[in-house]
Amino acid sequence: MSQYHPLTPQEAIELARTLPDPFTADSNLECREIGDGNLNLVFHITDQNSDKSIIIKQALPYAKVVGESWPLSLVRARIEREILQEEYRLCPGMVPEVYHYDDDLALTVMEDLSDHVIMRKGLIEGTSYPLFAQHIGEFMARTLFFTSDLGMNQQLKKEKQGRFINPDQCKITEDLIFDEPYRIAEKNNYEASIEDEAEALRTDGELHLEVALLREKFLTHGEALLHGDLHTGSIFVTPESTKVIDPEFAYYGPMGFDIGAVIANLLLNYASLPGSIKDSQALQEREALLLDMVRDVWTEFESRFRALWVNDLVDPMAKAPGYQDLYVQKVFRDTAGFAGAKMVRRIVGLAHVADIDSIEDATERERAQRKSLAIGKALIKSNRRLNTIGELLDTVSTAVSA
Ligand code: SR1
Ligand code: MG
Repeated sequence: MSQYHPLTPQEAIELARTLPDPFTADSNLECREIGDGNLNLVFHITDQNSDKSIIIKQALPYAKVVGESWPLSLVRARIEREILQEEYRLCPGMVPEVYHYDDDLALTVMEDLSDHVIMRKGLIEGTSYPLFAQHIGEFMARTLFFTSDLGMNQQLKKEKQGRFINPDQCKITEDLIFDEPYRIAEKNNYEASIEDEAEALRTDGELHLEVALLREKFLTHGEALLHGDLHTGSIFVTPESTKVIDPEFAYYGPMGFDIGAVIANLLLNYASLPGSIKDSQALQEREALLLDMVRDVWTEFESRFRALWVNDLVDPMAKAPGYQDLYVQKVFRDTAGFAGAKMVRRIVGLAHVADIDSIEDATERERAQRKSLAIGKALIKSNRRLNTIGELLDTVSTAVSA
């Protein structure tokens, strides 16, 4: 049994040498710590004598983004590894393969995906991903359906639910998404130029009611095993391939939380576009492409989810006429509401997105922030009335033209 301590790059190399694969005795290993997220160490180990490489991801016992004053349970490493293995079983090739793990050291050794790029970076650079909606629709439909009461034995589901309880990780989400943006809070983080917007978030009773209802769903609706943090920084892509990483926020929650995360992050990129594209024709085309992606993500998810319902349902009562439509409507409305909440938190809360923050011109950046908030608030406020993805996109376009 190894005693937990954060590894040095040299120790990461020594660990890699003890593994049966992929390195050999004559491998010449180099290691770089490349973790740029908020919570973990990520070691990239490469063999200078071959093209072989691995990733070692190790959880730290605190939130790196704030420091040791914010302790976090290391159980998230075991949870992340187990859901990666589950997702690999359900969607082979869509998550990194787990090669090895050590729960005492809170680390997982996994496939290196550095032939892909982080989707957020790719989108900021203006790359197109024509297969993304199909891929992520498939990923979400299969992982959500087959871990829910619709697609798996309901007693086994309860046992699985127990293995994915992590109060520390859930509290991060509860605080940063469903609480702090709507009050004065130390961790909030926004520019002085949008103080009026922050003040409006704190005093809008209609908004608070909807956020309270979304928060209640997050706290209590254990529908399916979620990735839990499915933003475009948790997705590696090429134009041909999509791989989902970083499921350390995995837990049993409402399906719309994952789908909403994908849509929110596409819309944040959409809101950022005038800050980086000056040619109006090119801007219009890129905006249309992003909105089409939003539409396609939902429709690809929905068609696959409905097909699984027809072919792989295990719940006897779920065949009741009308139930599938009501279920899908609920997931869709949750998707809209959670997407809105995730947009708001990325503008006024602790952790931002590079799509918006990297806009150099302060006026354009402020415009993008206000636009994101307008879309986010509109989606939150309308979520319980929306029925179709067309209506969601109309809500977006009304919010940005107001
Ligand atoms: C303290 S962690 C802040 C955020 O980073 C992660 O990606 C999650 O989105 C979390 O809310
Ligand atoms: Mg992450």
